[in-house]
Amino acid sequence: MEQSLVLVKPDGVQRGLIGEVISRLERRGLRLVAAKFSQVSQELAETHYAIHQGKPFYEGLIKYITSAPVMAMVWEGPNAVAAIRQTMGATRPTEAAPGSLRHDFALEVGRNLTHASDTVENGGKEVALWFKPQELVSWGRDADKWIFEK
Ligand code: IDP
Ligand code: MG
Repeated sequence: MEQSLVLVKPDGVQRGLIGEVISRLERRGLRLVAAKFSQVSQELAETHYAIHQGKPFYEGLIKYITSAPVMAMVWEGPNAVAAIRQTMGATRPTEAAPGSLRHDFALEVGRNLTHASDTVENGGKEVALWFKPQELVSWGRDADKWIFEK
């Protein structure tokens, strides 16, 4: 089953939007696999955002993600990566589709509330970076057969 890391970043936590993010992913039909509320270390932040190293916004991004606790989660489902990115909306809130989280709750790219894995491959890598295998819960819901075709 396709999996994505989802972070409610410090601005989302401070603004009381953890529940809003979870609620939108739940009602989309995605299945929660793991969750932990934690303060991100400098080391984890740098590994997670290694791809952005050297970009003009990199230092600010590391400062932002380590500034206060985040809610880290793993969600799964068919097409989970694309579906979650769509629910989050485009990186720049003013380009995010109406109805998406970033459209509905954000104004600036540097305070855009959430992180979600951008490819299936990165989903696997990010889940392994943020969670130990034993922290992932493999389970089924009675409603799965009404949400997942197979
Ligand atoms: P994503 O979070 O939608 O995958 P990425 O391009 O991977 O977007 O960038 C990672 C994060 O870096 C963004 O979510 C945003 O918080 C921050 N970021 C990206 N571009 C800028 C920028 O131009 N200025 C400030 N922050 C940025
Ligand atoms: Mg990204």
